[in-house]
Amino acid sequence: MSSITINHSSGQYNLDEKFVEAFKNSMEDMQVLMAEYRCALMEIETKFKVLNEQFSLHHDRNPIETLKTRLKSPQSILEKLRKKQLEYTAENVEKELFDVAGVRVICPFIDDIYMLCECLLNQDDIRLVRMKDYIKSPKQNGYRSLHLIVEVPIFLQNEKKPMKVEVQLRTIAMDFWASVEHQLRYKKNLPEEVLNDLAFELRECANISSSLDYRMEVIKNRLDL
Ligand code: 0O2
Repeated sequence: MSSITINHSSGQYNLDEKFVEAFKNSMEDMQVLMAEYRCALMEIETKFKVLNEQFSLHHDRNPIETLKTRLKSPQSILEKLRKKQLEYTAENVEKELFDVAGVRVICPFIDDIYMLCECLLNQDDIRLVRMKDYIKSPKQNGYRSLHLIVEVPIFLQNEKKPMKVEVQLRTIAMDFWASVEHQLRYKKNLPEEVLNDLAFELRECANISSSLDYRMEVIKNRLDL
């Protein structure tokens, strides 16, 4: 059987041609799949932009402060598959990972989150796969957001393909908290005592931030915004 020799700084490797071919094919499949996820992101982004536009026609404000989209990096995809003890193939990515394409919707008020969620889920081309309401049931560390996994069709040359997209909806205050808490995850080298103290502080801040969100909601309703 023919093989390909690879010279690398760590040594010389002989790779079976079949293996190289399979790897090349999976790279091509993966490129196609990532392009499809980009299309799905465009679909969901447009839906939220339309809802934002329509709402602002009837009210003197926008329910969306910021809209962000992201594709999971190949590195994070690989790590997530490895944790699940799965091979890096397009098929496994599609079947097993729900958060390759992500949309984050940041709203001024909690009401906006539920209004946008309802409007999105009422659209007849959207299928809800899973919902996790970390606003009604916050995580132990204080994390709050509404998470949806939805399926949206993309229309390709000869087919209609349903694609999964993760949607995270949160208020500005929840987003601020989540981004600071995210930094803590990368500070594993701090002494345990400091980490515990910071985690406690963050839980306190999450409570303060949540009560701020609810009080702002009351003001919004009194102002009929
Ligand atoms: P990244 O880099 O943001 O993508 P699953 O997606 O089903 O495998 P899980 O944990 O069941 O995993 O999903 P869940 O609870 O819906 O949370 C997924 C994402 O929500 C995370 O993605 C974060 O973006 C965000 N998130 C969840 N919990 C926390 C938290 O405690 N703090 C912060 N800051 N963000 C959180 P990733 O893959 O972790 O990271």
